[in-house]
Amino acid sequence: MLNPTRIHFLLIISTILVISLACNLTSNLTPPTPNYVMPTSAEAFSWATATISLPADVLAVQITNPTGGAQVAVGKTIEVYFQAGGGPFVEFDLLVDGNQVTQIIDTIPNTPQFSGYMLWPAPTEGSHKVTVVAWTLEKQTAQAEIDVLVGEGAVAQQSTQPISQQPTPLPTSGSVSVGGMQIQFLNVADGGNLPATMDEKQGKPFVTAQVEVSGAVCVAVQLQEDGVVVASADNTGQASPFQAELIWYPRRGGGEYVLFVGAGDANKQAWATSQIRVTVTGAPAFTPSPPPPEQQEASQLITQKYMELWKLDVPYPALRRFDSPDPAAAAWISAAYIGGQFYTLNLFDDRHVGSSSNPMNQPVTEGNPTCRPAGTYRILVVFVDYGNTGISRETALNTLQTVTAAINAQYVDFAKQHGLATPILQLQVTGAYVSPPPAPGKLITIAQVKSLTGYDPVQFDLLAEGDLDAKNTYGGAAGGRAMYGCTGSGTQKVNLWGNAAAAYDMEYLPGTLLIHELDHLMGWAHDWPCGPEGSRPEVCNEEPPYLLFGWLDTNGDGVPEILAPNPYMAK
Ligand SMILES: [Ca+2]
Repeated sequence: MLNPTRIHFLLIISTILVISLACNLTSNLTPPTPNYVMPTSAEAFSWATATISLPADVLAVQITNPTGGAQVAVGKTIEVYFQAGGGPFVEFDLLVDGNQVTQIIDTIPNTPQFSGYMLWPAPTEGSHKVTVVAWTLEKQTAQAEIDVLVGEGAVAQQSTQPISQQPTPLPTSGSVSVGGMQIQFLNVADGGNLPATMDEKQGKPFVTAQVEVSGAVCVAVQLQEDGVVVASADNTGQASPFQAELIWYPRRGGGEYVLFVGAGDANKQAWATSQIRVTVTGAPAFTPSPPPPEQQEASQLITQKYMELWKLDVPYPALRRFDSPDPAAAAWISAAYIGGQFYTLNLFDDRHVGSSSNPMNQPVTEGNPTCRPAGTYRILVVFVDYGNTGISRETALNTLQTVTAAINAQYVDFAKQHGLATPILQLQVTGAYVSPPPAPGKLITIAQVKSLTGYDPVQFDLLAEGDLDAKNTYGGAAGGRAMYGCTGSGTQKVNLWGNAAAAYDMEYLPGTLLIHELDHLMGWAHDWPCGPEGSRPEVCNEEPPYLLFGWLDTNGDGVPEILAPNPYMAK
């Protein structure tokens, strides 16, 4: 049995990491998206349509699906369909139990009626109040509210309308400016071309739209493709003018699109939108997407792909569904640790496949080595104290040992629960402490570690640096980083880095290094579902992604794949 005290402790680590950790994975798994935010909390969909039953001249909004009192399934994204009359409108908000879940920023001129849907991701069990608020150009509001029961075993009474079958908005071009705010596309004009670039990891082309908001400080900008929100950027620095690069994966590949950008200020006093027609060039047109593959079909396609790309026989792949509120990110994800190589395949819902292959626990001349998520790792953790946090040497080293013991105990518990004589993974952690920093703002070097701690990093598999620095001089906005993995011949530079900016952060720093960032070095990406069933698509700080790490048995012989001589193969 798991020790409840210990699990509670790890849960605390998890919660704080999710909130505070700006993680930066330096790896070829990172998509080429330096300066944009894909819709997450701001996910929303909208489109204009002719079938609205509300009158055009009376302000009203109505939730059409789900219906009041409906029962829906736990954890499955719900589309909240609504329609409104009495516009034109500038914003629609979706609230659950009074808390905003998402919104649509929208101003389409001369459209007093509007219908669309917004996504409610991962509804939790229980009864919830679902509210849609419509804001008009004149800052008047109307709202509609229903009760929805989210229950285990209930089936969502909805079906997703495939993007290809949704009505497209009016093919008009034009712009709206309210309260002095303006918005414009910088790298394309109405009727112009946007060149696409191939993203090898995602297996599909992307386009960058450069947008500028001027005249007033906007909260964020939002890009819609044919009425579907596809990218957004937050103006966290409150810049004016604010420029954003919005990276967008055109859903139909090359061809003509209506692009819409919208922005608004914090007080709903200033708004700007612009809608243009563009042609995406340099990419083939996709055929309309069929529904997402079911597990059996996904498994067959993944098995084929392992063979096609790498001549690997993987009839029983480790495979988990990643249900994203962003349909372009939803995928079946598979990972395989075979011989000296680590492989991943992402089968996206439009049947495009993204792939990666990296050497594992061996010297590399290029690419990123991956650490096999099994065995014993000797890790030297060097705390570099900038002397401004109030964290003592003793506290840092003691906390490191306490957290290490909890992590190892969790892996021992997993082994016991699965009938294994020994744990799959164990960490042998040595702590060291350096103060003042030998070169502030830079990672510690091997020579410095040797001279200042007496330890030789080459005798360890991994070197982790934990900065104790209120100013986070090295990392800036990042809270942790995974640099590169295991070369099998000792460590030659810092592999894992994290920072504690205050005494309060100290108890989370070892978890940042030894769970979150170490999991990255072992292949984990943020879209990997974690935990026992692999069902939770959140950051894996509580438990490793057992299935995709190969810690579970996929071929029915009772042996976890990571320990099997012929992993993922027929018995
Ligand atoms: Ca097996």
